[in-house]
Amino acid sequence: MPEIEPADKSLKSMKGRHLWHAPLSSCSQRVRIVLSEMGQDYESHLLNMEKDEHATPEYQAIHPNGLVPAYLEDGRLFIESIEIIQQIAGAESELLEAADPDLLQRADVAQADLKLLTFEFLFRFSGPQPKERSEAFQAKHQNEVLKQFKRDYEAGFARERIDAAVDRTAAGFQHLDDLLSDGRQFLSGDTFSLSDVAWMPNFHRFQLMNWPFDRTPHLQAWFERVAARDSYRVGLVEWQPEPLRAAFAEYVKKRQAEGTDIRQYGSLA
Ligand SMILES: N[C@@H](CCC(=O)N[C@@H](CS)C(=O)NCC(=O)O)C(=O)O
Repeated sequence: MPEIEPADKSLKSMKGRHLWHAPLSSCSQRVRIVLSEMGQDYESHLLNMEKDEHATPEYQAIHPNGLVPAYLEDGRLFIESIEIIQQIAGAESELLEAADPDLLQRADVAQADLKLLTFEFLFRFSGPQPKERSEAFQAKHQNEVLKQFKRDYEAGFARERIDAAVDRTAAGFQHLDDLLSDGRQFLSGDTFSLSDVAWMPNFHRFQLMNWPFDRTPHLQAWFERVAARDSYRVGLVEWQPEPLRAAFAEYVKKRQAEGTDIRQYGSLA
């Protein structure tokens, strides 16, 4: 269900393109990349996830699940990043026509594991959250799945859950590497498409975790090609605060020194 009826009826009279997003959210990154590819301007509504701005009643009246991104086009509201990038590209575009629906679907499914592993191997750098923040989030947010995820994160994810997420992620990247091994330039063939847009943030995110991409050399070479595009800089790199990137890198080194980094889990170990 790509298009939804907004609970906040004032959205219906808003003209132009509006994006509710967060700088580091992978789902937001793919939307910003496609907006850049299409050369489309939009009004940016940034949410500060560190301040849990997605837990306010106002935002939950825009996105019923209280997640980012949400996208509005001349009063029509869309959620789900994979649906949003298709809407932005438009039915007639080469970006959409050349895309492989199976790869879009796989990117969508891969999101849950990306999220778990991001929280475990990157976001933990900041240490335990203040109790008041957790309690306020649990009280204000309506998304039970997200709330349970946050409780699990705070309690510490079970080893088996991390192992399984690593294994599914490795299988996903291996599938992409296998596709690319026939010499194609991009994930769905020789044309850059939404398949590439959908997967670019995932590669970037796991690169931050020091994922062993040398084991999937075709995928690594693909990423060098797509990362050279202006849309990658505009939609992703420029939104990444340098101090945060440095903090992630330091945390990854700490986990490596402890022997608890991502390479110690699942099939990577
Ligand atoms: N399937 C959704 C997933 C949206 C999602 O999970 N968004 C994340 C950021 S990428 C979020 O809002 N997380 C809130 C949180 O972690 O508190 C999509 O593709 O748009």
